[in-house]
Amino acid sequence: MTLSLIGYLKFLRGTYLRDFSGASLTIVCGNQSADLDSVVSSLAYAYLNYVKYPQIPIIPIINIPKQDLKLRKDIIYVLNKTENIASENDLFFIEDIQQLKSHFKGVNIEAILVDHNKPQGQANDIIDSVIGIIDHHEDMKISRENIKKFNGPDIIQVAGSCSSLVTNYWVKQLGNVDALKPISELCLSAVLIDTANMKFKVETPDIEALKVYKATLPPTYGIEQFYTDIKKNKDNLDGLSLYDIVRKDYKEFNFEYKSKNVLLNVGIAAIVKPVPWLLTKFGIEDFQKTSSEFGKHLDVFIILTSFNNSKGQYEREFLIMGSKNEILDQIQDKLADKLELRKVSNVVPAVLNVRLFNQLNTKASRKQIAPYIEEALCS
Ligand SMILES: [Mn+2]
Repeated sequence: MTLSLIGYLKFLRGTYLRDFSGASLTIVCGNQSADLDSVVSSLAYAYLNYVKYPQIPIIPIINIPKQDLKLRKDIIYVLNKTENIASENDLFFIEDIQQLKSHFKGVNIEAILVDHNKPQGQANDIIDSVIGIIDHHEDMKISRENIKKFNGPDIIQVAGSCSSLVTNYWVKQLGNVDALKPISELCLSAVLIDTANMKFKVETPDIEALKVYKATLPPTYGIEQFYTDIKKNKDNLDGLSLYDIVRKDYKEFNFEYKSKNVLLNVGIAAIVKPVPWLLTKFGIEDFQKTSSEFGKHLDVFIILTSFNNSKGQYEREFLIMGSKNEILDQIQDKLADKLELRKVSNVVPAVLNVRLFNQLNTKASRKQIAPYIEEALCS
């Protein structure tokens, strides 16, 4: 009998952790935005590892607190539809691994990082050694010493979706596509969202992975419909406060400013609706309150929006705010050409003290923009 993903997760929480007495616990961890790609990549990695090496189970970690999963309606929809995972209690979140670490005193937490290549957020305090990386972001060049020692994957490659790299890695390890079958619909969800149904940012690894999914799904499977349904859930912000919308897909970075001695805190939120939509829905006062609450501990706060306009064309906006104009000027100057920024006036009231631009280079997402900002600040 083939083990299901939910079966594997229940085994981890049950027998495996109950009887655990080892010196090290292995986790696979996605990035702190915990988007569909990160969640799928870590679940798929852990599951396929178990197929190949059942003697060394790996715990897939979602790099956010459990209560924040409810903001991600696309993930909830996909896990429920494809794997019958209907309760967040079946999954492992950042607090689970914190608890395990204090419960098994002295245990070494070894981590495979997927969809990022340097420990992020609270995971940074928990992980003792990185023993593998599969990612499609810029290389942050952490030490590879333990990866070599453990013979773990060290893959950083351009791909629309990190999940494609995970799939291709395991197909190679396993020598065939059969083991993918129970999770191929789950994996498919990530590449569809990351490439807008294979129309955008598609790279060779994505095409390769899609072949695997098609080979393991029924021939009549409706890919188009699946994509439409996930997208509908992803874009559904009903019932969420502005604060929730901002933190739903959010990453924080520490960038050096001019010298190694000064570190700036830069927060970047990605939102699926345009700024005017947010202002109309929540009002200027809420926008002001939320952004100052969010920006409290930040030097720079950036909101990146991406959406289809009323004509169905894909658009992006770039909004930047912060208390130090010199820093904002520097970022704006250095990014203006790369992102093809066009200042928008008369949309955002002056009282909000933000700079809003249309970003005509719609290909650049946070993955590209964060390194641009880092570069802009250090020069
Ligand atoms: Mn990704």
